[in-house]
Amino acid sequence: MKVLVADDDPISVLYLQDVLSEWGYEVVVAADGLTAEAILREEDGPLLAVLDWMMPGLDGIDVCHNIRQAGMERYVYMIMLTSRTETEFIVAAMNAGADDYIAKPFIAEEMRVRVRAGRRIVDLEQELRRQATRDALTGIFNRGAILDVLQKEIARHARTPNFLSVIFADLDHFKGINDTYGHLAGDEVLREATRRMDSMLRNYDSFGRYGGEELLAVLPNCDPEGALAVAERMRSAMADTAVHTPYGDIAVTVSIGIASVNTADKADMTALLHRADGALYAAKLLGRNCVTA
Ligand code: GH3
Ligand code: MG
Ligand code: MG
Ligand code: MG
Repeated sequence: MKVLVADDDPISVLYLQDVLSEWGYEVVVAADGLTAEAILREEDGPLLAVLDWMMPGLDGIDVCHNIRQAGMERYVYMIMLTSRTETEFIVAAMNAGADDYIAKPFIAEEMRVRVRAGRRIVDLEQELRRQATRDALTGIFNRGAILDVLQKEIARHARTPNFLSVIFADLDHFKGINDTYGHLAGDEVLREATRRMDSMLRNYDSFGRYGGEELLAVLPNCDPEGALAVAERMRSAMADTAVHTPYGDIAVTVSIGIASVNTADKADMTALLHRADGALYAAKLLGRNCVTA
């Protein structure tokens, strides 16, 4: 786990770096408040921070305050490092958004247990987030989370001429699989289907369970031809090999609808999904096990 150490005193930084890395943390260093805030705001920034109160530019209090105001998605646990331990200073630090404080000069063992307490909070927060955004059966995003991703991708690329594509996939005659092999077999098939289709996506694509056996992939920076190629690979990943389950080998195919928008053209999420859904419906009408745009 990454920890940010923000302190303008190089000796203090060296010591913190030393003890924290000895305890297995990856240490990121900032020598002033502005740099500290920028690092904490990075997309993959640290979840734990030890902030010196007195720093040039922004002080530790300012950093705490700004990070709490930033409305970031993840929670950053912040420990204030201060030589001022009178109650009013502690209250000010915690009011600014600090989670804890340590008196300077600190004792290594105390730093260790306080950082560990912070880590427990961060771990819990991440587990909660995982549970709130992931589908329990398949492990991919749930409906709310994948729609959130789509909405953010649309907003992120607004005004830049760039394609965004969505892929709607629905397993064919899935009800029949449940009826023939049972619901537990159906669950296995759904799990394996999402795994196979997910493996056809790029790193920065997202995949979610829109409804029962209806899956939605969001592909940023992907034009219609690219989406067609990915969808075709998803389709054949299902059609080419039956799913091996404890209840027998079960052949299952998937129908796919795709839609793309140029994000410079004020993309509307509902309209985009509607088009993909219409294409999926057309794929079903065409006899299933095919891709339609
Ligand atoms: P079509 O080819 O037209 O899509 O036919 P279908 O049978 O797949 O479509 P329909 O929407 O009628 O049936 C979907 C079925 O998926 C019904 C529902 O019981 C089943 N299903 C939805 N979620 C789950 C699940 O989590 N596990 C299992 N085993 N079945 C599920
Ligand atoms: Mg200082
Ligand atoms: Mg179906
Ligand atoms: Mg369906």
